[in-house]
Amino acid sequence: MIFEILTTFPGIIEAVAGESIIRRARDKGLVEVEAVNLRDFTSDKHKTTDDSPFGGGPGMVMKLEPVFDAVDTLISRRPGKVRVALMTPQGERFDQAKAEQLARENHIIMICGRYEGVDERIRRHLVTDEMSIGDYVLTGGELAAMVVVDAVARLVPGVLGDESSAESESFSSGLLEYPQYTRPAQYREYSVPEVLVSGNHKEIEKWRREHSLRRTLERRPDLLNSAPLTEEDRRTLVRIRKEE
Ligand code: 6GU
Repeated sequence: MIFEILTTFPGIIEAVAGESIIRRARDKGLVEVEAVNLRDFTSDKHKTTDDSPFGGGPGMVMKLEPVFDAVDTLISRRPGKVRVALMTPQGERFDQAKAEQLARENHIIMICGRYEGVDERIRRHLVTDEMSIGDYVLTGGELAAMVVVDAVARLVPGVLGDESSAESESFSSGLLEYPQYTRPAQYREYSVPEVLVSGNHKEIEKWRREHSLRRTLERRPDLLNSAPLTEEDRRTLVRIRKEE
């Protein structure tokens, strides 16, 4: 899985991709994360990547030639299927389903917008996906790109040590994760739920499912509309709702 990230701030990309699980995945050759400096694709003395908008008005717009030239170069270096994503707060909201879709790709180029926007011809004629990570405004697309890289890379087989952990967690089941505990079973006056230390695996599974449902109902009831629920889950939810 190859991520190439077009940016005027390659240091942000390197700082994030040089740590922890993404670093290990890179070292193992499972993912490639390359920051590509947009200034390397400029031809003027000042390596200009932005300019004032036609028609006037405040702010600067990301110029199109360096972006087109960079993307053309990257595509010709690695022929084959490619997604070209523009990171922008105007994009489609990134979520776990999108992460799963992107994890099936081999080559993703990400363009980090800076300034007040990018020349519209980049969106119209170069980009296959426009992505936002949420309803707030960042100073640039770099951190958003790394959020996407992180969420997608951890779905690539072998990136997480334990293959089951990507499956049982929040969102892939459509529910929030159940509460977790580890040793010691008693700390100050805080103890671990009895059932979890009972060794009764069937009861533990039941407890976990119920607490996933409780947590989802409390914090993200919207998720219950699309989560796959069994008849027993529905009975559990009815029971929990009666508790109030
Ligand atoms: Cl992708 N870019 C910027 N600048 N702000 C954002 C974003 C992206 N996603 C959420 N806010």
